Order: sequence, then C-alpha cells, then structure tokens
Amino acid sequence: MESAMRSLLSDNSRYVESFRVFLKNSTEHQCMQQFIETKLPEVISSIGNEKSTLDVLGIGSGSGEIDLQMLSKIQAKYPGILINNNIVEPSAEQIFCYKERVAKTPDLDNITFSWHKKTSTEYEHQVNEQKEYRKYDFIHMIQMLYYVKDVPATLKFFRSCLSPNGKLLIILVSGESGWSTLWKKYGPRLPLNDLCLYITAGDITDMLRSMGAQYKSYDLPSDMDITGCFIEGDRNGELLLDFLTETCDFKKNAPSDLRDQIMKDLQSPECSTTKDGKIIFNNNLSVVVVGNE
Ligand code: CQA
Repeated sequence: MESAMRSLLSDNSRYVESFRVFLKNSTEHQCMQQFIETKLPEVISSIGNEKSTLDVLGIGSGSGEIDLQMLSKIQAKYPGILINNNIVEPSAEQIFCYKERVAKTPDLDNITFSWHKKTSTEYEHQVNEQKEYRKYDFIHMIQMLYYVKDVPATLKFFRSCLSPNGKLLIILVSGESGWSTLWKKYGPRLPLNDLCLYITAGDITDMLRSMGAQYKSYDLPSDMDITGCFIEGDRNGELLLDFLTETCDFKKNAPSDLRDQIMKDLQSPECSTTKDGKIIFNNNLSVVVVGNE
C-alpha cells in the first residue's frame, strides 16, 4: 500500500525526542549563539535610542534558551534599561520550561516576562479584535515561519508592530541548505500536512523585496552529523531521519523506493559532505533582519 506515512508533528513526544537528537548532532544552537555574540550587538545598536523601556516580542520562543541569550546582549548594550519581554508560544509544556529557565537564571531583575499561550495567527487576531496596537522595539521569529499558514500576511502584520527604530529578526534554513534540496525533490511525497510549509530564507527575502521592505541577511554555516542514519539499528539515526523527513518512523513506514532514494540523496553533495568518515548534512541557516523603513 502506498504511504502509511504520518507527519512527525502528529506525535509530539517523538518530535521532542528527535529534536533533542538533532540539537545534539547539529551546530544549530551553537551557530545562533555565535551570531548573538558577534552580530546581534550591531543589529540592536539603535533599538533603544533615548528609551527607558524596551518592548521585546518573541514568536514561537519554545523554552526560551535563545531568548535569554539575546536578552542578555540587549542588557549589555543598554545597561539598566527596563525590558518588557512578551512571548507568544502555543505549547504549554514549552512555556512551563521557559518559566523554569527564568526562575533559575540570575540577573534578570530588569526584565518582566508575559507569556501568551497562542499561535502567532491567534495573537494577530487578538490584537486586531482588541485594537491594542502595541509597538515593539525588537521582534524575533526563530525557526518558526514554517508553521504559519500565510507567511506574507504574518510578515506584514509583525512589521506593522515595529516601533520607529524597531527590528524584526527572522531565522530560517538557508535556500542553499540540504533541507532546500530535500524539499525541492521530495516535498510533495512527504507527509506534508497543513501544519508545515517547506520554506527557506530565500523565500522570505523574495517576499520582503516584493513588499518593498528593507532587510539585511546573514549566513550562518551549520552542520548536522547524520552518519547514524546509515547505521543499521541506530536509534538516534532513525530519530534524525524522522526529523529530516518530518515523518514518524520513516525507515519503517516509507515506501521502499522513496526510502532508498532519500537515503542515497542524503549522502549526495547537494545535501552533505563527507569528513573523517562522517556524513555531514548541510544545515546552513540565514538570519534576516528587517528594519522599519
Ligand atoms: C512543534 C513544531 C516545531 C518544533 C517543535 C514542536 C520544532 C522544534 C521542536 N519542537 Cl509542534 N521546530 C524546528 C526547530 C528547528 C528546526 C526545525 C524545526 O531546525 C527543522 N525544520 C527544518 C529546517 C523544520 C521544518
């Protein structure tokens, strides 16, 4: 029978497990941290001009690991400034983890946190219904635009939420990553459900250009060791394969022709390189910073 394939998004605990293996096998968070250390200061260099309070908005912040690192850079740039940090995150579990993280992090005294258990679209609707058009000095959307229904409308809305010197920071996989190759070739045959779009930073900059928005892009080279995907019976390899294909138990459930083709292409130069006997998938990311011009 063709395709008993089910989206990984329909099995939250397996998603979380495969995401953990992904973080362990990739430099995804490290390359974001490196960006925060070296480039974020210039991105935020004018967001706090002549302000005593900064309004920050995180969309799909998860457990807040990256958020707190960015907040600490903002504090360093604007010593003593008050920060209202708003978080829009649909998962109750992630919000719980975020609160735990805040509780055990020192030096957050000048920051207040407000969590909104919502999707970005629900948040947008709430703002429009309550006509509460607050402006934000810094808005970030990290690895989340795959999960909104209408990307151009979302970009337009959150751009309209920026204060005069505000910045919108978006991180997505690069159009030159292995993901892009995989999606172009196999997107239609994978259990893409209406929860996930195969979009890259290249698609975002196309949209921004056609909206006439000003933006600046930064490339973040990132690797993912997928050697385990090719080792028979390697459980972490199976979880990584699920993450790569967004499919639940891909190895078992994919039709064999599709499985064989994907396993072959994952090793091809369009997706990966080989280093010291390891297969390294191209997980390159891009940061797109949109100004309020
Ligand atoms: C849900 C949705 C997305 C999640 C999640 C839970 C996610 C990570 C962890 N839990 Cl319900 N998304 C995520 C984060 C980073 C990342 C990817 C997904 O690199 C992989 N994308 C491919 C580039 C997914 C499309």
